[in-house]
Amino acid sequence: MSDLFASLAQQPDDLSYEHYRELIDTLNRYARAYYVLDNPIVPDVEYDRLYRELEAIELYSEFKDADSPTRRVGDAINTSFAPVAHKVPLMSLGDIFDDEELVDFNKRMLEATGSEVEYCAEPKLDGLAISLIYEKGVLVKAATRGDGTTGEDITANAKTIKAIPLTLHVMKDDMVHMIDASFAAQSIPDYLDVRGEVFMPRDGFKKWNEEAKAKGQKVFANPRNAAAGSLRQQDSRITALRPLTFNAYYIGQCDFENDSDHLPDSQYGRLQFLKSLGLPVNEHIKVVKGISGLRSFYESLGALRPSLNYDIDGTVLKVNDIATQEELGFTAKAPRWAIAYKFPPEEAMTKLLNVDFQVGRTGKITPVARLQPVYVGGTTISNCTLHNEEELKRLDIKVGDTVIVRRAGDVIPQISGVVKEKRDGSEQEVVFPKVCPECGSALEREDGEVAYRCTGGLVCPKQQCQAIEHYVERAAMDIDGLGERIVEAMVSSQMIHNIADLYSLSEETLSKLIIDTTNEKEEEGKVRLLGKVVAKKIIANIDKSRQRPLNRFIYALGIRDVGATTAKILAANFKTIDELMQASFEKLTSINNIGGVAATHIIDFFKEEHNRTVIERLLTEAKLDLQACEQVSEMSEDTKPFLGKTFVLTGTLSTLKRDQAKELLEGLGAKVSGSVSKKTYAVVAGTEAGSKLTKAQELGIQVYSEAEFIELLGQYNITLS
Ligand code: 5U1
Repeated sequence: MSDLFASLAQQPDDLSYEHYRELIDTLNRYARAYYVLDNPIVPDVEYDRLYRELEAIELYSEFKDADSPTRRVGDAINTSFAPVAHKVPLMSLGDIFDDEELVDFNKRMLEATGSEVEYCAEPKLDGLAISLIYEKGVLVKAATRGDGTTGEDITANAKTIKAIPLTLHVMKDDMVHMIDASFAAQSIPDYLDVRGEVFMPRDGFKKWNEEAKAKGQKVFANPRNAAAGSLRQQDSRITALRPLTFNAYYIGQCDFENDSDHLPDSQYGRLQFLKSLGLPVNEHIKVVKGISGLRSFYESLGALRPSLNYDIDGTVLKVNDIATQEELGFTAKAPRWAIAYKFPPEEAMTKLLNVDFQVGRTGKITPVARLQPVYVGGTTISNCTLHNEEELKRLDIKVGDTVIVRRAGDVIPQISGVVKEKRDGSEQEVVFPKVCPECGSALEREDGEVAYRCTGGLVCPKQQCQAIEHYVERAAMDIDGLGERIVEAMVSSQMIHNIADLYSLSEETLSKLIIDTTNEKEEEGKVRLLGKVVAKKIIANIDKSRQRPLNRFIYALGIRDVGATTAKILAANFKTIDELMQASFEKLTSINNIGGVAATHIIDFFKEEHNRTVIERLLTEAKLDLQACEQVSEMSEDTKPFLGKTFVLTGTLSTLKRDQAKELLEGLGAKVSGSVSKKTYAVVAGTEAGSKLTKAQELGIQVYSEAEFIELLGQYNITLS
């Protein structure tokens, strides 16, 4: 728990406001160089050092300026998502998909201009369109596109995105040479409505998903969903943790105080203007001429697409000259002077070699297409899910068919169609099995479900393997060394049948496990022994797993619909596994976030005699110690029990230090405030508590003594050693 008690920063020597402002301005300048100019001027460590000094000054002073980069951590105040009426509508764009349509578009523009048209050609980012309003250079509102006329207020969340400046700046001479200086802003606009895209870069998305997976949390299907989900968080502290970024691409409105100031008269110039104010614009924007310019931009960007660190789904082609744009005007939905020329989805044709039927941990049967390996969307695909029997029927797919594999970004590949013209009569029907392909047990389908399940339960060796593989996962009991191949060998040799058997394994027995190395060595029928060294490590890891906290154990059991988050909620509400095993449907569904379906699966799981016996053995023979508590810091944001609740600490606490109590509460999602109001959720009152306690009592607010507070922490598995 030591990370919860991080020591306070030392008091800085210089606490003057001048020094404070200098730090903010320097850090913001460094951030602009990094995000806007793509040209860092100091190493990360230097930025971090100054940032920490700034944090320390804010801790030891009253200073907290609106443009301080520390403001980007978000706060617990719920983002309202209140409706925002856009003064100037956020238009969508017309789409075109092929060269013929491109020629048509260029012809229309040519008719309007009479001579070869100059375009500002831009990548079409696959993220979320937003509008940012700056008044006198200060970000005052951020809103989603919504229906184009009314969006949602996401200001608190947008402020956590480091690429979005909190304040605008006129670029100084030391940096202005890095942009097209002739378009640089001479003054801060009085009012600026800038439009752009929020998106999650591919590397950030990948890292985020890998970490979420390791923690047993929800993963995002693609960077776009990740960006949308992150921007629509109620708690901006969660958005602050997500690797989002921003590119500006259009000015909705811009007013200057001084009449002599004006905007550049081209789209390209306006983007440079935005850049000079500190707003990042995309690095691949180009001015091109005529149909040949459009074609070569589209082609070269298409070729770059796989190597970019963000998803794009096409190009946006805009008439560059603003006067011509104004002449052409808008239809009801979109500008006439711009078009989105979309890339085709990443698709490839290949052969369906076979369909296997896989048995999942809960017995679910999934048809899996075995494909002739094909390169699409940046990776080679050789397997692809066919989901269920309905999907097989929908596609009318046969073994030997030529199929189209589609993959966009990091989305799981799909078979989007069958090329029936390529059939030659040799194709074979795909027959959905009537019994489990692994154990021969009957298959059944629950009402309203599309999936068939094996009824063999843990008699089915595949389900045995999957249950064990799940139990040892990192987010579950975290037993390193027990990969799929080893678990399969243990089960097929009948060395073990279930998770309880793991704990009675000896080093001697395990070392003699025969491993099939067919794939390892690419030689059919080759085997090897596991050996003493590996066996020793695995046994030590199994031994360590006796100390895991209750929530991980609950998750490790593999109950349907009980993921890592639900398991944490259950562990927070039931102190022992016995209590959970006795819980009624009513008791379970009375818990926030536990629905009827999960409750039914929990009850069914514990009703099963076999499961009860295994748990009994784990507790008595294997002696699992499930009392150890999970670190609160690992609790996922959305399950923190005091999220959005405000606590006040008052009086003298004797067991806990005030800072510790504050950190613990914050770890549970609470905000700790210095004064009592109607909005206070609870007050923790130590000895000699004075007026705050009186006020809490007058307002009828819950008051905890220190002992009660410690008991309360205990309910969330926090014990004080
Ligand atoms: N790059 C870029 N994307 N995008 C989307 N520019 C751009 N412009 C848009 C939209 C909807 O709209 C303006 C042309 C109004």
